Amino acid sequence: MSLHLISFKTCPFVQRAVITLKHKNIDFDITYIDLANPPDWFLEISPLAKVPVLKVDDEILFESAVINEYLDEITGGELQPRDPLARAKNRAWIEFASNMLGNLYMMKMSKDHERYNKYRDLLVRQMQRVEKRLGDGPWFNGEQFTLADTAFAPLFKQDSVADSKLSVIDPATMPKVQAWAERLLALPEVRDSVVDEFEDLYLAAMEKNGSYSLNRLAA
Ligand SMILES: N[C@@H](CCC(=O)N[C@@H](CS)C(=O)NCC(=O)O)C(=O)O
Repeated sequence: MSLHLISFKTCPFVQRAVITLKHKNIDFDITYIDLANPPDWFLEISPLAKVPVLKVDDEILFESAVINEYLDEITGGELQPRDPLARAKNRAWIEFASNMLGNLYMMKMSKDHERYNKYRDLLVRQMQRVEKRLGDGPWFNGEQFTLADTAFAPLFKQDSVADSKLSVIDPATMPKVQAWAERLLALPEVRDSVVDEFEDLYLAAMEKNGSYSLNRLAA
């Protein structure tokens, strides 16, 4: 079976799939596209015109959470809790992380103070909720590393780009999130889940968008 991931170099949703693939040592090919100028062949196969898309031989899978569950299921399924309720709750938190990723993007790319603060406040409240949900670790579900960990890791990666001084994680009030984020970012599969030029590309996108937080750091 051949697995071929269609990616955009700074997309955190694709990064989730790459982390899962690398965590499980699954062979795959990757093709990067420019989302500002998507090729016709991509628009043809991607129902929402979004990445990630995973080609499984000639079949098409989309949606990062679905792709990750599939990758896990064909390789033993140990990245999901066995208990149906625990598994359902894990899926819900993965969805929560997706919502946070949207808010983080809006915050980083906000042009003005007002919008920046609106998304920042939202994210801080969401992060506080995650803090309450976390136990003693080391992972989201305790001892078992799961797809919730691969889903949140890109959020921490993006939070740490450029303006780590402006991270939404407050170590004083969110010590569990802080420790979990550090643990995730130190994993080889997370470190190697983005291209070398990731930070430069992300910064360039912030600059192009007239990012308030970037300008604030430069000031
Ligand atoms: N719910 C989707 C979100 C994927 C997504 O938003 N991808 C962005 C890039 S990070 C995209 O392809 N955007 C293109 C567009 O919206 O036209 C998933 O989890 O896979």
